[in-house]
Amino acid sequence: MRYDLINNNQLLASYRNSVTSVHFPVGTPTLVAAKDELQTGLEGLLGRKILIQTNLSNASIVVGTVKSSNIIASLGMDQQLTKVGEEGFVILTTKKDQKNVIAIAANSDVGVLHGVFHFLRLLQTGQTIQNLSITSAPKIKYRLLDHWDNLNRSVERGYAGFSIWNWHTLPDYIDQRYIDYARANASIGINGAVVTNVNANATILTKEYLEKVAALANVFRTYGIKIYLTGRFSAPIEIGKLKTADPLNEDVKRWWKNKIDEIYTYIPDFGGFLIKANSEGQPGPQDYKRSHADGANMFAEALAPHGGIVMWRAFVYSNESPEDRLKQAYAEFKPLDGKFNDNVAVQVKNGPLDFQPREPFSPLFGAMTKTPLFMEYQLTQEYLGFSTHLVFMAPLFKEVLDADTYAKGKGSTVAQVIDGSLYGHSLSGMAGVANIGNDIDWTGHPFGQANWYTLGRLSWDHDLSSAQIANEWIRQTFGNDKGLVDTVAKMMLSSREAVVNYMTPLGLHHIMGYGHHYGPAPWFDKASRADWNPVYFHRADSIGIGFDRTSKGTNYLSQYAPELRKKYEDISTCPEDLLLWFHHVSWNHKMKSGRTLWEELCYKYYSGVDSVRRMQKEWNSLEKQVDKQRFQQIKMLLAIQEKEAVWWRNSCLLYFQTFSKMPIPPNYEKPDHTLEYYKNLNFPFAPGNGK
Ligand code: GCV
Repeated sequence: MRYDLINNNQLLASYRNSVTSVHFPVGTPTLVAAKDELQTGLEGLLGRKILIQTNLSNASIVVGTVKSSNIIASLGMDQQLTKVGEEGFVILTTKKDQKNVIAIAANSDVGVLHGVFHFLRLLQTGQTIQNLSITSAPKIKYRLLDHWDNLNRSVERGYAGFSIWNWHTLPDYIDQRYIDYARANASIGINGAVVTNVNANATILTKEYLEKVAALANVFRTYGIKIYLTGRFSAPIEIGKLKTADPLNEDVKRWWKNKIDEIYTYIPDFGGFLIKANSEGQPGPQDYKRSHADGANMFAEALAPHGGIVMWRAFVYSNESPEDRLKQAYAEFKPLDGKFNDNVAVQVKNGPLDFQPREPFSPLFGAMTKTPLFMEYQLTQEYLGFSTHLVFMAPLFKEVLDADTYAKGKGSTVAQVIDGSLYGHSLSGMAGVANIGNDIDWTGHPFGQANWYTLGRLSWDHDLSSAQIANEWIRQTFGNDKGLVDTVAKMMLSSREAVVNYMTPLGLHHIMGYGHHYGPAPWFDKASRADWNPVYFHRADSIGIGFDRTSKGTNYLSQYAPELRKKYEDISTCPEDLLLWFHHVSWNHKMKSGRTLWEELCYKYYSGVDSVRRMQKEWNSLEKQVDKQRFQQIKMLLAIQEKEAVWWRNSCLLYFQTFSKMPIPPNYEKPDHTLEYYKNLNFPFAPGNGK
């Protein structure tokens, strides 16, 4: 939404030719917002005043719905409009009175807004606007940001400042940021925001706070965004003065029904609840020997008359130390398939563990046929270097979406599960744990915005490739110069594999610092639970390294389809990028490259650092093409990333070497500190632990 003047003169002249005046119907706040956006956008991009009026019969662009605009109604676009549903849009070059016009049309005002943003994107990314014939509708219905924001404005796993929700000054003070947040989301099709942390606080459900939530909802509504809250399961006790929160207890049910009815008096289009229950100490139905389905259905019944939904999280693991934590979500939820009400979706993290640089897809995606499953990604980089590392996540998201579950035979991708098409579910959803805070650039790292952008674009259309998304984002963020676009795209598209390599190559996982997850700590073994210790996950010993999850180990593999089981069970067919996720592998094991496992581990860690150094060089080559402030900011962040990548590499290899007893090959640069030095590093104030 920078809307900088187009600097390609030829293109500018041709756009100016095609865009002279705009017919825009009067109407709802959403249409007004769309009109204002179009005006701001066009005037910025084209560098001239644009006439936008209701009764321009000879405008070069006509916008609206059949209902709001006689001109749109007269253009005979019914056939295209039937394809785009409630939120999609049509952009068409057509004839009016023998003259070419561009029509931006939709079935709803929000669809018009989405169409306007898309049209602006065409201009910002330097595409032709001749002979347009675009029909676009979202593939996924619920496209959400989940904020882990606390009421005191700390953000759990947030690395971009404090929460943007200023609960203290709400509802009377409407910060311009709320409006810009809604504009940014609408520009990429996000249509829901869960504004509170899943580690929930019941206070949000009190009258005083609901008034504040309603004020935010009023801002969002104009932009087609619904508000959702997180539900503290024990709220009936904490703020309702009941003795129990048992979901089958009639008083408890009544309490939630009344509370939910009350919410709808403040927010008539309230979206519903996201709930974390019986996980990491949060209260839930199992406290009363009830199932997750009992808990979810209690909320669902109360929400159903209002059209609200429940997103029940599958991120659960018991308080007792488990045999293999990764097996638990499946064990809990698979037996409940078919037991959830129609307005319940189970929200599943992309992988079975916890947003690691690389995980296989969660086996639940291939296991629940009767329950709509929503995808949960994490935009905030809890395990990916916080907001100081440049990591473009589209390749991570796509890797999961494109994965084949084999649930209904070959070609049953995760994307088809979550867009509802594989089993014909009408509920479908994709959420990203937000990386937004009150930092001036919203995400701490300017490239963090690319991940927010990706969530929106992929949830609208999961067929977009990572390269397409990067290309769009770069053009709108830095400009359309081909050399610049290519260089930044190279950096972005290699950045995910880089972080995998310098943190957790070959399927290693969860070897980050304890609690705050900052930096490496593969040696850590002091946590109260076995599965909070990195040593639990990498299992390095004198023989080798890795977690045996095959039939000879924990048999976690049994939760996948037979085709996948077979492939991963056999060390010779198991993809090497997940080798240590599934196997305990001897240090001398011969890898496909001809190197031993130990040599390969060294190679990967060193190549991760090399990739960051390459990114630095690439960025430095752009000094003249990027404004000074952003150039310097990103240069400094890349320097931190390089320093931390070296820290990861050195400390992990020195530590694993104590087991392998093998040398780091002599052609590699030597670690500049001892293992003891790394072990003694301490970060009492690492960010993101906000409570
Ligand atoms: C909101 C991980 C994070 C927690 C987070 C949890 C979850 O364990 O470290 O901070 O809690 O995931 O997704 O619920």
